[in-house]
Amino acid sequence: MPVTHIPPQPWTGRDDSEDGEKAKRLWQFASDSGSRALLGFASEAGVARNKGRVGARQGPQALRKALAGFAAPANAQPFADLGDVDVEGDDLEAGQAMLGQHVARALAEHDRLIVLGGGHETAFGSYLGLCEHFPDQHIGIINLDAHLDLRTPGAAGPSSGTPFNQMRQADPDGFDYLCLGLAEESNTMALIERAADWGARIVMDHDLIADKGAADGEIQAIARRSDILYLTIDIDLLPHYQAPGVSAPAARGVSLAVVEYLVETVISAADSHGCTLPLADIVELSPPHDRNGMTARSAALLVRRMLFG
Ligand SMILES: [Mn+2]
Repeated sequence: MPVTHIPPQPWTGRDDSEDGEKAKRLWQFASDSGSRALLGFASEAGVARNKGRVGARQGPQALRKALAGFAAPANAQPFADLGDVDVEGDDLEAGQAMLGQHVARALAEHDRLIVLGGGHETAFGSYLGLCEHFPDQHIGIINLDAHLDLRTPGAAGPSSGTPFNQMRQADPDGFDYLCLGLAEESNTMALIERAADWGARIVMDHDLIADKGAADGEIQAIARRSDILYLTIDIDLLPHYQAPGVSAPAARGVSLAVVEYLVETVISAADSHGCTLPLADIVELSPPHDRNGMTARSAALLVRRMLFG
């Protein structure tokens, strides 16, 4: 079977129980239920089609391992691990369809689902499930990414470079897309113009580096006009020294502290404008290209915020 669901595996980690009840780490909160949930999408099919460095299929396991060892925050609650949708070889479309089914099912059970990618092809599977569970809702898409990922699917079909183009095709009138952290040199003029034609909003990496609050107004505005927010984080937005283990490392990048601030701003904007953040994903971790587990730690730190924020 090229696309399968792998059940959740037991979490393990460092045990500091000699320090008492408050000495818990995240692995001790992994469960089969909870208001928040994690689901893996073990796929590198989109990265391969996009001619990138493969390895993202190992992302979900590396992310769980990095998460497991973090100290639990004061408000930690048990969270559900829903296992992985695993995509072997080039079976991208079937993988996205199965991810969509699992996402829709999970959204019926949990207040917030975080999908652990996988290449950025994860996003289109996430979106399928979101639309299935929330039909007729205005979805605000917030992408933290160095790239627009608005390319037209070419001869090889959809890839990790096309998910937001596919979302626009699926719902041209409802498409509401905010991209934060874009690197000018990593996006062709054709894509920048397409984004403008499609009403996308962009905040460049340079602007966020100069002022971490540069996107505050755009984040508040999309939260105000949306019923639900969908946050997708491509960790190739981070500088290469904080995220070497991605398909396309960034020479400049937006630093982790700023990206943490953006995630917090999205969570609090949803709260203050009466919309929700039921779905987020984090993509492009490629463990074979990581150094000392640094990229996995950077990504897991963002997952921890979304899990308990
Ligand atoms: Mn991307």
